[in-house]
Order: sequence, then structure tokens, then C-alpha cells
Amino acid sequence: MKALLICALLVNFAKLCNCTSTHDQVLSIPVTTKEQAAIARNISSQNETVLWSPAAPEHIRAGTEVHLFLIVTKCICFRVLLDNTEELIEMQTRNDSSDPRSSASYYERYHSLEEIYFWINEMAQDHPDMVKVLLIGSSFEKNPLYVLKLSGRQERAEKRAMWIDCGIHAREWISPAFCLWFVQYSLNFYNQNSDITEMLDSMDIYVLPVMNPDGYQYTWTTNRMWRKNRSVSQDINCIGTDLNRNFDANWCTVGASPRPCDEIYCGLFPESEPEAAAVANFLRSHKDVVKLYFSIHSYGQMLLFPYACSNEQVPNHAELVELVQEAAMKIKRHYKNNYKYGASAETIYLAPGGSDDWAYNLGILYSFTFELEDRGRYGFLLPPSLISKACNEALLAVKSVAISIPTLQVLNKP
Ligand code: 9B3
Ligand code: ZN
Repeated sequence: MKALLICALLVNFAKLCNCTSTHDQVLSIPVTTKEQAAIARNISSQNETVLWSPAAPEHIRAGTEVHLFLIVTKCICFRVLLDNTEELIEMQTRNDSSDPRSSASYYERYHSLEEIYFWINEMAQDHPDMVKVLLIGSSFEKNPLYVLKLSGRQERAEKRAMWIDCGIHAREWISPAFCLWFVQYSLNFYNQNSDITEMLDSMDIYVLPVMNPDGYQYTWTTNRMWRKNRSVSQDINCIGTDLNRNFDANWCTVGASPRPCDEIYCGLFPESEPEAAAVANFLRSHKDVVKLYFSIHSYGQMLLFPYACSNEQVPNHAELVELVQEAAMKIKRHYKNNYKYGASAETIYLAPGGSDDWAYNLGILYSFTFELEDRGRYGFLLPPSLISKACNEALLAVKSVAISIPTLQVLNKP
């Protein structure tokens, strides 16, 4: 039934595209189940439709024949972006634990939450001199939040650190894939690649591969397009808070929603969610050492920095522009790909409660959100064959920014 409705809407839009027949239509929808009734209620509340029968959406029940008038007033063109989503999803979940965790091909696949936990264990076992696993908290459903602490072998008096989190948003699968890629690359290329060696010798690197484990698991089992965490709010009908609206940075103002059913629901209060609270507590207790913060999202190809929560410019705006501009130039040179860059509010949209803004206000003045590929075709469903390109260019950007931070460079002088 959902398919039928969407079908009907698409046929309508198809006509709109060339504008030869812009006539309105009335659909007759035989609603037979509760779920169908919910979908019909939802669609009949849109501006582009008028419910002819019954009189109001709340009267739609199983057994109701719904008559819906589709209003066609404007020309809207569209092209089909993806018409094989089921196939793509199947491809992405196939053989998730078949390759050895040390093989290159392991990093060119997506992995389930359970597999990522095995991977974390194995990294710590295989590299006891460079990797420690820290438990910083647990999710709403009591999944552990593990952070990998990577350290170079060089002893140094002054400890500095950098933080990377992945997987705040469940459906952005390239993000946890990047954290795995980053850890593997750092461990393999320490003492081989000069940037990685310099990074690990001048700072500890904390990596949280999946900030939203409940949501991530849910995208594997139930709904590939889930974004939020899985906490149950007061409103029994709707589940989940947007963790990137739950931090204490102009919390729940324009760009976030106080309604639990919305994708950008901000939660009951700042850090109401255990996942956000765990990250905030860890960073608060390490704020004197953490100089650099990265949060990895997709998609859109953007290198962003604060603020998202206000149109105000941060005091070191010009310096941050320089850092991401340099990184974007390197991506362009090496991978022929265009990344946009700038302050979030003007580059993407005004949005409060984000982790990077909160980290910035805590005093981490080099704070970034990176939006990785897709290049405009697959969206969240980036095929495994494109993981390596997406991760390599993001890695180049992280390295570029990290080795250019002045406070860290000073430490590298003998
Ligand atoms: C949003 C915020 Cl609140 C932020 N501080 N930085 C980036 C974004 C964009 C991401 C979001 O949460 O909507 C894009 Se997926
Ligand atoms: Zn995101």
C-alpha cells in the first residue's frame, strides 16, 4: 500500500516533470490494516493533498476507503536517484565477518556491531604496546561504548591528545567504517608514513568507533535508514533522540525539534542521552589534554567547524578556514574530489546541540565535523567498493589538519 501510494505520487510527479499534463488527481485507497491507516493519515496531512473522505485524518481506520485529492500546482522535476535500494542493502550486509580482521579487504566492507566489538578486542590484543581499550559508558540498551586509545612508542613529558568519534548517526555507515580504517592505517603505518608517525608521537588518539551502538544495530536488523539512538521517551509512540542535537550548545533552539517523533528530536534536556553524556563526561575529564576534536558523519563531502548552533563567527574562524581549506585542496589534488568547507551554520545549516560546537565551547578550539562521501548518487547506501576512496580522502584531511595545529607542532621540535 505504501508502495502503491508512492507509486501514484511518482506517476504524478513524472507528469509534472515535462509539464504536459498538470492536472490534479483523486486517489481511492482501500485501507485494510492499522499500519496502512497510519500511512494514509500521514500522507493525508501533507499540504499537497486534500482529504475528501473521511473528513479528518484521525477518522481513517482499517476498513476505511480513503479518497485523497492530489494537488498539482507547480512544476517539479525529479530524477530517480536509486531504484534498487533493497539490492544495495543486501550487498552491504553480505559476508560481514568472513575476512580476517587484519586483511585489507576487511576494511572495504561494512561490519555489524557485534563484529566491530570483536574487532576492537583483536586490535588491543594484536597491538598491546600501542592500543588500550577504555570503557567510557554504555548506551540506552546497555551496549558498551568502547574507546581505543592509540599511542606512539615515543615517551614524552607533555601529553596532548586528539579525539575522533564515528557513528553518531546510525545510518551513516561510512562513518564507523572510517574509524576502523583510521585505526588500522595508524597502526600499520606508524614509523612508515611520516604524518602518521608525527601524529602518534605528538599526541594520544582516542577513537570511539560507534557512538550510537543501539541505532547502528537497528540499521542492521530492522531499518537501514534509522538516524537517532533508541531511547524511549515520554511519548510512547516514538523512539530515539538525535544525539547530534543533545549536546549543550544552544540546546533545542532553531534547527532542532522538541517533538520525540522528529528525526532531529533534541531529547528531554542536554545530555539526557547516555551516549552523549558518556562522551561529554570523558571530554570534560580530559579537556586539558584534548586539543583536537573530529566527529565523522555522512554524506555531503564537507569539512565543517563551529558554529552550527549560531551564525556568530568563532574567534579563531580565520585559522580554522585555513586548516580545512588546505585539507580540501589536498583532497582535490589527490582524489579529484571537491569538498566544501566552512563554518557549519553557513555551509550546511543552522543546528544547535551538536557535539563539535559543545567541544569547542569546552575549550577544544580545533573542533571539526567531517561529512564524508557519497559523491551524489548513493547517499547513505554507499557501496562497499567505494569505502576505500571515501576513507582515504577523509584520512588525508584528518592528517592534514592534525599535523598543522600549532600547539601540536611545537611539541615536535626537539
Ligand atoms: C549538525 C550540527 Cl548540530 C553540527 N554541530 N555540525 C554538523 C551538523 C550536520 C549533521 C547533523 O547532525 O545534521 C549532518 Se548528518
Ligand atoms: Zn550525521
